[in-house]
Amino acid sequence: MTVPRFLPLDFTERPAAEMSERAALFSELMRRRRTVRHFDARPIPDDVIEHALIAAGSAPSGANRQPWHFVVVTEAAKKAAIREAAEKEEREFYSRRASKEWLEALEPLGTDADKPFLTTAPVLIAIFLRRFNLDAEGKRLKNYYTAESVGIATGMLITALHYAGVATLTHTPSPMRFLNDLLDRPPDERAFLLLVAGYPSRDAEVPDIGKYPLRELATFV
Ligand code: IYR
Repeated sequence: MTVPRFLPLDFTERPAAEMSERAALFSELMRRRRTVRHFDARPIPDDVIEHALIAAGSAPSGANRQPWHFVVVTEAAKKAAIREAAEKEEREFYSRRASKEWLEALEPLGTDADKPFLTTAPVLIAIFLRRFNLDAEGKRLKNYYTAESVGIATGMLITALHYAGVATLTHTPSPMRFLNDLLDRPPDERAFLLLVAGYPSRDAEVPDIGKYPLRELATFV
């Protein structure tokens, strides 16, 4: 049995007016986040990516198991290999695997099997989900709520990058097993998402789509 240890909480309580101002400013900042599909090749400073990853790693997780691993890819040859493998899966997806209903749902986004952003964008972050951790003796420890935990960490990563001024694209080639091979991750880790990050290209356009307003996205009882 482990005896739990506790520390005093470090928490900043703010006056209501300051809370309101911060909440409103932050929602305005987040409202302007857009998923970007056209990237510039200019590099992003390493420390920006590193700090965003530290922010993501602060996410809550089931039993604090932190069931994630992030692989940051900037090497051109690696990005090219990922693009080739992803486009192979995507061609299969768009021509055979996707249902008519799914393809119709994607129409407003204007996506297709070509993924040039995988080689133009300066950074790809492959996010892996670990269903097990290894303890000190190498024994498998089951992790809990892994999809929820990695989803939250991914959201925090996207938010941290957006806050710093980095545009992202959540890319989900399916299946993503090729990422384990290309990035040398063990077979018990599951590729969860490929986050493309960088500056948008100067002529970047985004689909004319919106988000639900508060009264539709939430119910107050
Ligand atoms: N993975 C494909 C298809 C795709 C699926 C969803 I759901 C999207 O929101 C966007 C695209 C692709 O990346 O094109």
